[in-house]
Amino acid sequence: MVHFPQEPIYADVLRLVRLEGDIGDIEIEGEIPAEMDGAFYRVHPDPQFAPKAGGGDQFFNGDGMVTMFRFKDGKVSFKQRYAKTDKWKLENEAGRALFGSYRNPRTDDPSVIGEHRGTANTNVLVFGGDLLAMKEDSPCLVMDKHTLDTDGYTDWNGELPLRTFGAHPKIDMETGNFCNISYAAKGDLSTDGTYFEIDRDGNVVARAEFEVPYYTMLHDFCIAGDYVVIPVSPYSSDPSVLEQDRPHFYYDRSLPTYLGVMRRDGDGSDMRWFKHEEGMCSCHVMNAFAEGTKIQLDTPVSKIGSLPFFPDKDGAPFDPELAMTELARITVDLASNEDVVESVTKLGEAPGEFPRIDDRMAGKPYEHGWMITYDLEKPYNGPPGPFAGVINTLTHFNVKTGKEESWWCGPDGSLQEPCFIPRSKDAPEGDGWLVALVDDHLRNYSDLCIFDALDVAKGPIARAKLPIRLRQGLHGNWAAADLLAA
Ligand code: V55
Ligand code: FE
Repeated sequence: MVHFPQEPIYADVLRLVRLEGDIGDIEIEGEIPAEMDGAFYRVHPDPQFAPKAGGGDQFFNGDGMVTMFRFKDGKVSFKQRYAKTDKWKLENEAGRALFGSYRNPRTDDPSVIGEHRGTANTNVLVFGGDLLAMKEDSPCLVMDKHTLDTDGYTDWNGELPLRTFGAHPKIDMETGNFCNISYAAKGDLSTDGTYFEIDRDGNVVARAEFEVPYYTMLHDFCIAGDYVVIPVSPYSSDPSVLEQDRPHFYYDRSLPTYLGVMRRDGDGSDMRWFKHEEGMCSCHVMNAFAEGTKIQLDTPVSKIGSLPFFPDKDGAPFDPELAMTELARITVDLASNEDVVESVTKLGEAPGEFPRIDDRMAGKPYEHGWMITYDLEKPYNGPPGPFAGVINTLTHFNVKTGKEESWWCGPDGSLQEPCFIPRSKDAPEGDGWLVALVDDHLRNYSDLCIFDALDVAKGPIARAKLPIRLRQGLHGNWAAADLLAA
């Protein structure tokens, strides 16, 4: 008998899906462009079993459920499978949860001590012939990009024997390298970090070690030309949290924010931590680039942490207004003798999160970005969701001209993270489509909507209509047909 506790994280918008399945040819409204040839992969947390403690679990602790939308000849097929992590398999065999609280191994069943706790629930990306499913507290999980069967964790032929692997890798289009970070690989709450690059053949071709100023969630980062930029925001923790089994991260308003910058080809000893004293929190990066001696990082920022389920350290109630995220450009100057952030300037009007770009522009000066945004003026008929507000709008930001254009999804639903799809390999930046799931919380359906990337305001040009609603997800990526064939 499966019996989840009656708690908000299993109800309404967060109602579980737990469905593996296939649809050969999804019902389409409008016309899917025939040139769209490839697959959009995305993932959401979807616990296999009720929480070991009986209740009080975190949204981020759910097992990864991976979805593939394969586009070809104007048709879209659907495939959905669990990421069968070591945790998933051990629990499946036992018929119950063996792993306890989010990122707290001392709450686990003694039979699984020392096992990887990862859920692979954060991001999925095709690289080097495989589908990689990632969660920042554990190694990289390899899945079959066609069948979504799980192979298991990889240590990259022994070249990267790290216990952790970041979930927001960037691909450098110049070299084809997969660039990523890992943190707390030496143990819970440890301050070690690693930057690494993996080439198309799976060889580790760069590796740099660093220490963060305080233990934190190094959730995202970016490349910026020859540099790496790593934002540190005041999410932290300490041993008492784990001993008392409180949520792994708290938000500590007394801590400064940092931007770590170092060369990509160094050993990490050149890392500089540029400090910003005023309260500022960044979770996801839109893009970053180098311009002369300056490094620019574009990211939604808020005055306090934007994730309601990681509480304030001193017990301050969650304030959705301070948690609203606005697109900002953070500048540091490598020519400066002082390790302080030079400026933080507003880059966009619409508050939002889940920023994306044309990924071919990662680390380079760019023009186009997209985010799902909160239009707080619009009516909403559905139940509340997991974020600071209802993400009801898709917005295109031209970060060069400042022009912003939006599409509202209507009063009954919300949007999930978009993904840009180039029209062809060498189409100009932004020339192509955007896909995003639109969830109808009243009728319980999700539509994968397809937009003209540079004209989102006119609304979807087509919808692939699922017979179910997918749970609120995290991240995903497009793999063009040539990557699927390789
Ligand atoms: C995030 C997501 C995670 C996680 C840590 O969005 C940070 C931030 C889905 O899991 O484990
Ligand atoms: Fe993320």
